[in-house]
Amino acid sequence: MSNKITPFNEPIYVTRPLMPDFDAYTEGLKEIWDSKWLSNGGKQHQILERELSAYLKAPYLSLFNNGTTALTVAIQALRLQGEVITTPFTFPATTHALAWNNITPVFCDIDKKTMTIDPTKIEELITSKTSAILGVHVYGIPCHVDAIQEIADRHGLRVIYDGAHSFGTEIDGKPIADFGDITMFSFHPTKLFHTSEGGALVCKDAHLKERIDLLKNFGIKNEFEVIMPGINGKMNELSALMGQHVLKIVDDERSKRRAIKELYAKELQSEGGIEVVVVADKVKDSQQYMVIRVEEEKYGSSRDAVYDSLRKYNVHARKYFYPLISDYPCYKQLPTAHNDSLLVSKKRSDEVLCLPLYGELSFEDVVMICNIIKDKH
Ligand code: T4K
Repeated sequence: MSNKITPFNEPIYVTRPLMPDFDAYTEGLKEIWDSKWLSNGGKQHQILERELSAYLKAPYLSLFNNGTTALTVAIQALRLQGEVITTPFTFPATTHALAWNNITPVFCDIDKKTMTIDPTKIEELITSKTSAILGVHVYGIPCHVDAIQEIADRHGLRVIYDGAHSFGTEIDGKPIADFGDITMFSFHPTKLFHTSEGGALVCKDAHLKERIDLLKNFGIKNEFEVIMPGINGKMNELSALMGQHVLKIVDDERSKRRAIKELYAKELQSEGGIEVVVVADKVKDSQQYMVIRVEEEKYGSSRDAVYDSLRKYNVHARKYFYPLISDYPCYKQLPTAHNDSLLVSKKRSDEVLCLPLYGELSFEDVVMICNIIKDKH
């Protein structure tokens, strides 16, 4: 390793949350304090729901306390049952939301390029028990939404998207939540837009939103009527306030991240065996992750070796998403969990690495991280 490269004094994490102006936040906090109204659809919740509906061009949006509860409720809201076809190349929450609804996850392989569910392999997995397709816009890369919808329509299936990574993603100028019956967003601190913890569901009509809103509040219709077995999925006022302040600066953060990703791409472009993952031209990138693929044969070293050498220099890249969900002890006995039907997922899961990406990351640090990757020999 070259002498010029020295370990970072402070850890460089895969991401850091966007922190709004402290004084502005505490000013809003004072108002919440004085109101003594902390949850259950208060003023801040109402403001943020309106603001996000406008920002995401999504008229039927419901806030949640996190993305996982939101996805679990989405499945309830559509009354899904039996089997749901999904991808193993994702965060555990996607599959767990099915398991918590007593639904059998059916794993479908992913597309080589987009790393999202491969529509050409969905139909062979449909049985009389299939009720829906649950796609993941992984890293904010959109699923093959038209092909998926066409299959769903032909077989009478519902479509849910886990859009945890796709805040602000658009396809040909159309907001990502326009596709499918329901889209889930995560507002965890590791996400571009966050509410410290939080999430949202976006659906297509007022009736479904009403059902979602009932389900996230115990099924309470009014003081004396509970009309369905709901859960507590409500976002609190402090989180909703955080969201309002983060929303003011999210576009600026997105541009900073775009510039950082361009620099990574430039620095790594001539490094054989390192492919920078990009979205298609027609897609507006959420700028959620900076993903590379390490092709061991061309690069001469494995993804795990890159991860380890970065770690030696105090750079905490992450192997999102390794291992595959289908390899977890709780799912590996499922009939569709076999690696021989999930070959692309397995390959990509062994190749991908998320490099640090957040607006405050300096260009100098990006160059240094790239030098660590380039200086393997
Ligand atoms: N579907 C998909 C496809 C998802 O990726 C996720 C979540 C969900 C569903 C579920 O949505 P939520 O229910 O979470 O809303 C993190 C996040 O916890 C998780 O939200 C996210 N996906 C996943 C991809 O990443 P970990 O286990 O990697 O988190 P952790 O604690 O190791 O954090 C990563 C790095 O972020 C740290 O090394 C430092 C930095 N960090 C983290 C936190 C929490 C901060 O700087 N500040 C912080 O407050 O899962």
